[in-house]
Amino acid sequence: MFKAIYNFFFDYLKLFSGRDSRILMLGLDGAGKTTLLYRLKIGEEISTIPTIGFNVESITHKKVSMMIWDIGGQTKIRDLWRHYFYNSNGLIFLIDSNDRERLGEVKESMDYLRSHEELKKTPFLILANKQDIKGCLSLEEIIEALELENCKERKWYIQKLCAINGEGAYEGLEWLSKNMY
Ligand code: G3D
Ligand code: MG
Repeated sequence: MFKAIYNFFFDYLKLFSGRDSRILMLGLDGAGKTTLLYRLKIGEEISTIPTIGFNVESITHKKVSMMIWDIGGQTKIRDLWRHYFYNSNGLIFLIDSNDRERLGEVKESMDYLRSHEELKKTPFLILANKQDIKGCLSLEEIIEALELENCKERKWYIQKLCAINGEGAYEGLEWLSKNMY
């Protein structure tokens, strides 16, 4: 089932773009990025590129490359991130919906990404992860906290996710496949 989602995603991207695609997957540490990758059965293909200050994980499959790293906090290494932003066709932003305390840090990271020249036209798929946890943030709360209503500069979409069982992954990836430029 998850293998199917994964293949669907990559085939779809290839079909649509007919060229190499570059996807970024970002989120604070603990948001669930690694869990999602393993759930999509792409965990075993991950290679880590050690970089001064942060580790970038990368997977490449069917001409689609995905770069994954923890964003947030350390503002002094932000200058390094921009090298990976260049030429991105789509961005996946994972949020831990159960972490209300770090919502401010999530907002700060989101604002940083939104303001970045290299990502000006990049569609954002926002995955509100850990929706299985009772009392977690709703989509409405996240939209309000991140001020997404005023996000008119690009295409964006928010989707509920439970990375542990993969629920919501298909819908999110389908949107991204169709909305990459
Ligand atoms: P990261 O790669 O973004 O840093 P991880 O995040 O994938 O390492 O996940 C961090 C923790 O969140 C892990 O728990 C993981 O099991 C948990 N997690 C990820 N997705 C979900 C989800 O959808 N629901 C719930 N309830 N937990 C989730 P541990 O305990 O290993 O730190
Ligand atoms: Mg991880």
